[in-house]
Amino acid sequence: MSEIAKEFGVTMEALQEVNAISDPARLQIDQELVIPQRQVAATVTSTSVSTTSAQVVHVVQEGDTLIGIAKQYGVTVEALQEVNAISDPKRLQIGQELVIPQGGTITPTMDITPSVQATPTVVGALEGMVFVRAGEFIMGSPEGEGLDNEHPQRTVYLDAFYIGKYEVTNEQFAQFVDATGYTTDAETAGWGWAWAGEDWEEVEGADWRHPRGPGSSIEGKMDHPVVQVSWNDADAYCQWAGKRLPTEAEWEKAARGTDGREYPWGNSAPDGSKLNYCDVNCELAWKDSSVDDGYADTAPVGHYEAGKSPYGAYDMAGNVWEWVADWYDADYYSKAPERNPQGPDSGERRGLRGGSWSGYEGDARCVDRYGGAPDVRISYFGFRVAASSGSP
Ligand SMILES: [Ca+2]
Ligand SMILES: [Ca+2]
Repeated sequence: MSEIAKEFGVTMEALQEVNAISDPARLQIDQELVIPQRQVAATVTSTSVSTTSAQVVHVVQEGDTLIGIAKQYGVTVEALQEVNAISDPKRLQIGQELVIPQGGTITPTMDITPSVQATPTVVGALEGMVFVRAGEFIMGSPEGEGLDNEHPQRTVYLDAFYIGKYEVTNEQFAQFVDATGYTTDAETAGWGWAWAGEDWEEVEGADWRHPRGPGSSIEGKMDHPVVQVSWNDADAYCQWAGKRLPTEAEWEKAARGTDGREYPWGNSAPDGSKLNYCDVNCELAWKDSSVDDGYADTAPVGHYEAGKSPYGAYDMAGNVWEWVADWYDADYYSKAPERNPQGPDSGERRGLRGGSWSGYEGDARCVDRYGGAPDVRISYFGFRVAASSGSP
């Protein structure tokens, strides 16, 4: 069974859970195993959740070969060629997106039906996620650049993982709330931070459905990132979805790739085609009037094609700040382990990354670090999900 897990790049636990196998040593010949990795989230609580097979996409990196990619996902080179209409396997291009065909001869099916609606057993539900291969990347800012908390710059190794291609949307968060009856910190307290015309204020009645208070709504914005969610709320969503928040290191690698670039798209200055930040439409004093990104507040996720990261993740610069799993420590880069750093053991604030619609371009740099108390909620904090890879 460990061979099968390896072949398909999933964990033994996931295989066992999905197939209800208590004793992995007792596989039977011809027994059909459902491979969890290609499954769609079993969160069938809304008609808008796709119940077709999830599409996994691999963005070609420097040094990738078709054979290597095939191995990584447990599929054949022929299948990869066929699905992606590649006639010459030697001519892969960096940044090219390859659709990963479904693995092997076992047809992933929709046999997994959610048993409990409110707590779906989601295993390896990778729809809407991008893969970040294992390896080293450059973390932090070089000497003499950036802010104090971005130093020193180091080479850090991370295991492979998946991260949300998009920020979690209002529609997704609504599915979670519909299924669980979850109450956010803003709703419990009766207020959230919001821009009140002159300043940021504790606005009564501001919550994820009413980002700026009772007079506002998310109508027509179901594909925008959810806001007014605290770290606690984000963590609860992730647990429900069978995912987790990315670590701070995972977030940074997913945003900038391995080459130490300043922004997800490279080192060129931000412009209106790459991200949603405080542009000419923005109400705040520090707005950049020379840029028009089309949005005064949040933008629909995935809107800025030219701004996506080397792994194909959108809005890692701007739109909403994103909670990460780690406790925030300004000095952490100077003492974090060089392999799979998980953040300090304790703290008072949780990490936030990437800047937002209300921020200036400096916040949108991949290395910019920020933190907030776990229960703080504001109209520009959101999050995206992550998942560990079963691949070695
Ligand atoms: Ca904007
Ligand atoms: Ca963002």
